[in-house]
Amino acid sequence: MLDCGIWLPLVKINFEVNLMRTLFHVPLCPFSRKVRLTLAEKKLDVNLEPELIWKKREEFLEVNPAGKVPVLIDLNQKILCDSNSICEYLDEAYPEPSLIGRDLFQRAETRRLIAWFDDKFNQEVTRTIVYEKTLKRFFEQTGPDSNALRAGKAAIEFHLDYISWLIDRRNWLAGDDLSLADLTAAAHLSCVDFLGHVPWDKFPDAKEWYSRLKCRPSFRSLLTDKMPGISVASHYSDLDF
Ligand SMILES: N[C@@H](CCC(=O)N[C@@H](CS)C(=O)NCC(=O)O)C(=O)O
Repeated sequence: MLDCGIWLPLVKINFEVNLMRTLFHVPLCPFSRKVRLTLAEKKLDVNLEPELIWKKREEFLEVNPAGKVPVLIDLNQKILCDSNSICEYLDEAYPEPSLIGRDLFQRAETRRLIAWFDDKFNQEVTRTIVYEKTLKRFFEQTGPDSNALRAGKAAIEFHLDYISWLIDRRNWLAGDDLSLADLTAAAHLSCVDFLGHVPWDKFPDAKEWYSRLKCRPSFRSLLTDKMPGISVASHYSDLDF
């Protein structure tokens, strides 16, 4: 059902764009950002299509019945859903540079940390701050819950402390090399940072690690993102924050 052809009505675009890789995303979605960083680290061009997920468009549900972004249409017109499945696919299809890790332990450690940030950090911080302040108004027609915001702002300190602990022992989060663990953590943190809720100055080691990522060319497109009606923190795009 989800093979080539069905997505063509969704992307109401010309022949030239159909030949391009397309990513359906939301600018402040950490899972979409992880895929954008992965594509950019692998130097793969992509056409970004913002999706208004709360509208639950029929054409979009045909492509991903879960109704979630990110969704990647690759050059072979294959439809890929779910950030981790997309990133593992990209890492196998375009092996250089490897972002999962070259040996068995490395891959297990990368996947452990991806799960840490996509599950624990997302539940304790991203959802309680970013969802509350951005998507909630579209999904629930209501504003942020101040208890949730308070809980998110308290929880982020534990996670920044954990990042600092890892970086004290390793060059990157999962080991010697940059990996999907770093891109996942940075994708979540960048959404919170957009809103100005990361207390970087209390965690200099975590800040140094994030600063190394923020300076990479792969980060550039994230730093120019905008969300209508949501103001961006003044230091967000500053490389010397
Ligand atoms: N496990 C999925 C999670 C994706 C996800 O939750 N995306 C959110 C936006 S950040 C979404 O599309 N939500 C729409 C909905 O739940 O209806 C992944 O890694 O891609």
